[in-house]
Amino acid sequence: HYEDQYLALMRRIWTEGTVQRDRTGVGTRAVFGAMMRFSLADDAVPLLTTKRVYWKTAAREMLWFLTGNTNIRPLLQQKVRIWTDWPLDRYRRETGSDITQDDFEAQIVGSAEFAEKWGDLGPVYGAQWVNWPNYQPVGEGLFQKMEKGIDQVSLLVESLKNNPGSRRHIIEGWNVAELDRMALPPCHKTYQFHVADGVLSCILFQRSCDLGLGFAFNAFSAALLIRMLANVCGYQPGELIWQGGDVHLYLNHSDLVEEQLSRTPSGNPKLKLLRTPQSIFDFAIEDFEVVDYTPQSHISAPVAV
Ligand code: DHF
Ligand code: TMP
Repeated sequence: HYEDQYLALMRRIWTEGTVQRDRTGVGTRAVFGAMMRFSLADDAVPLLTTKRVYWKTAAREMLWFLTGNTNIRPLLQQKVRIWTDWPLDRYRRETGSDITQDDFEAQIVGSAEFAEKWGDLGPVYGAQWVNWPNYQPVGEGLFQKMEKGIDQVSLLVESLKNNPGSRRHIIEGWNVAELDRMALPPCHKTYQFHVADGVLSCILFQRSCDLGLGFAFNAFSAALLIRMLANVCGYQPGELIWQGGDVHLYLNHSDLVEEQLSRTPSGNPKLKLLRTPQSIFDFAIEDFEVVDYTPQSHISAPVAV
């Protein structure tokens, strides 16, 4: 089963990983360097079955990346709460307020002005993917920021269609000049695509991976991105090759780890794309369907902020 790779990596990290003091102060067990391969042929999708994964949340996040938006407001308007903790943390620190998550989210949704001031994550994924800052020379050693940045996603679609043999099919999130303005520097930072005999594959390099929480979303999202691209480019989906740098389990995830390692993967969910839109930017949540997904119960775990 495709998920055996995941459980084996989880077991290895939990038993053999080095204990790390990490940025969040929670502490992790970690290994450096890991790879998993997932076939996407015949609608296969790397969705974990040993716990329920809210794949629509991950899909909504991916669609939000593609809009270029970096504010949590459109996510909250769809009841997607996975990014709230970081703006909330900043709000509490900068105002000294002890506002609850519910009240903070209500304010973001209720007031566009409040959302603009407190809901933005800085130039994270979406901003770099479709609007990487571009500069034009305007004189001796002088450059001016152009109104429109570089749309890596549109360029990728063009290059996949028109130059399939290229070895430069890349979406990069790691904009060194802007890292300090991001709420979190990108974790899933580099996507490289490859076309072979009309089959589209992708290597995702993830520099830092919360294997208990984030990974489930990252694997599904990457598969969805490949499927959307294959769809609009007229290719068959091939493989998602996932590569991790620092792959870790937070020390406060022991209940999740032990429960999940006691379970056995079951079933082979399928991801269906119900429509081929004109453009990669025209997909909507209704265009995605997951069938044959009968996961075991959800396991909640605290997220390290
Ligand atoms: N920080 C850390 N420490 N781990 C992460 O996985 C992470 N992920 C981020 C931002 N910062 C992070 C963005 N993605 C959840 C899932 C993905 C995600 C952030 C949070 C999460 O809380 N998942 C829960 C609840 C899912 C839901 O509410 O729908 C889960 O059980 O999967
Ligand atoms: P870091 O920036 O100090 O590496 O912390 C980021 C944490 O968030 C780390 O535990 C990895 C995790 N993470 C994921 O696993 N996937 C994601 O998509 C995101 C945004 C974060």
